[in-house]
Amino acid sequence: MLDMNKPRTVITYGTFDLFHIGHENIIRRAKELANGGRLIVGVTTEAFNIERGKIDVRDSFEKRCQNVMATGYADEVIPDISFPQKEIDIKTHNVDLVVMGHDWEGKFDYCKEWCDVVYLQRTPEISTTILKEQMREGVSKSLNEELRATYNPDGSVLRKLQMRELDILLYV
Ligand code: C2G
Repeated sequence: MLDMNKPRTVITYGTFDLFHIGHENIIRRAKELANGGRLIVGVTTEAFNIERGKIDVRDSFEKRCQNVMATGYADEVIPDISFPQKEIDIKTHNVDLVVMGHDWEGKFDYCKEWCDVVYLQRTPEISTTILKEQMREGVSKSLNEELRATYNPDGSVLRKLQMRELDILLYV
């Protein structure tokens, strides 16, 4: 059972790509659960990402580690290289508690053999996937606008023809 007052060693894992508020929140909450004790953050290596099929990770391992350290909540960052590694981490660092977001619900339960495990609610409406989509949309929108302004601005012959065709289509 969790002793709410005792300082303890907490560990959490993640990719932390395109670092966002959801990442910062879980790291901060994990540090709070350490009760003045240590927080270790495992950051996935590029090899582990590829092995897990995460082939679209934008930030390098170094950058993702720096972002985690920059929160000021992590006492140590370690490479997260595999799933079986968790047992070794817990034992070598005398970990009392594993903290993960609820998208991992149940998946770290095997660690309960060695320490406590909690799953926290994810921060809503933010994820690396959403950020990547926004980046893609942003690029295609600005590229579209640039191409239109250069080759087909409002008032050009082509644009007037297109607008006339649109009228005809709407009529049909
Ligand atoms: N997270 C969150 N809220 C969000 C997004 C993420 O609380 N809106 C949490 C996740 O639940 C996870 C942590 O932030 O606990 C890191 O998320 P990811 O970077 O997506 O890491 P992931 O690839 O899920 O972790 O050993 C495997 C790793 O743990 C993989």
